[in-house]
Amino acid sequence: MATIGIVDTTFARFDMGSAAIDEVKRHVSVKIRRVTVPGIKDLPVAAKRLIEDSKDPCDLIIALGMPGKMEKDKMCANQASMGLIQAQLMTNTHIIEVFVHEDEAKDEKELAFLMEQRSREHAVNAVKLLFKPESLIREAGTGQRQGFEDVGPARM
Ligand code: RDL
Ligand code: RDL
Ligand code: RDL
Repeated sequence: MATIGIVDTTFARFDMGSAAIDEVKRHVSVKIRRVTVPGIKDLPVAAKRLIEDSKDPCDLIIALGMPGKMEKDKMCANQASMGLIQAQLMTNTHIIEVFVHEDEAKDEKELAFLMEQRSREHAVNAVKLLFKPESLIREAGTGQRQGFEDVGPARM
């Protein structure tokens, strides 16, 4: 049985990890391992450790977090993202990065909606990458987005 790792943060203002786990379980029967860390800069090593675990290595990781509104938070997000990419290249394993910037939403209600919806939609992407990669090929170039509406393909 495949194992999917979930890494999320206490900094986020919505329980993104639980939303991702619930969504994965609606689609496939897999083993789930979850680690929660304080903030997004702590995600890369948590993800790498789950991938490299000798007893129960994860086949794919979903990393979820919320960069805050401040300029320093955006810097932090860029660093976290670089770390997640580095961990992917070091381990040859996908880490699906689910970041919702706090200022993408106009109010708290929309923020909660976006954080849940993006977590769920990227959980579906993770399942497709692992079990149905051909279904992503069928979606190539279709302007998919996670959370808000898809934008669709450009038309001539
Ligand atoms: O290693 C401990 C912290 O440095 C780490 O958890 C950081 O990711 C915490 N953090 C910041 O220090 C910051 O300035 C976070 C943010 N901004 C942020 O916007 N989102 C986070 N963490 O999840
Ligand atoms: O790992 C899952 C996603 O984080 C990853 O697919 C990103 O490349 C998705 N993405 C963004 O998160 C973003 O803020 C993309 C863009 N912007 C973008 O401009 N173009 C993309 N992806 O192809
Ligand atoms: O067109 C509006 C948004 O799609 C655009 O602003 C994206 O960059 C927003 N976004 C992020 O900022 C991000 O960190 C997205 C993702 N991650 C993502 O994973 N999927 C998105 N947008 O559709």
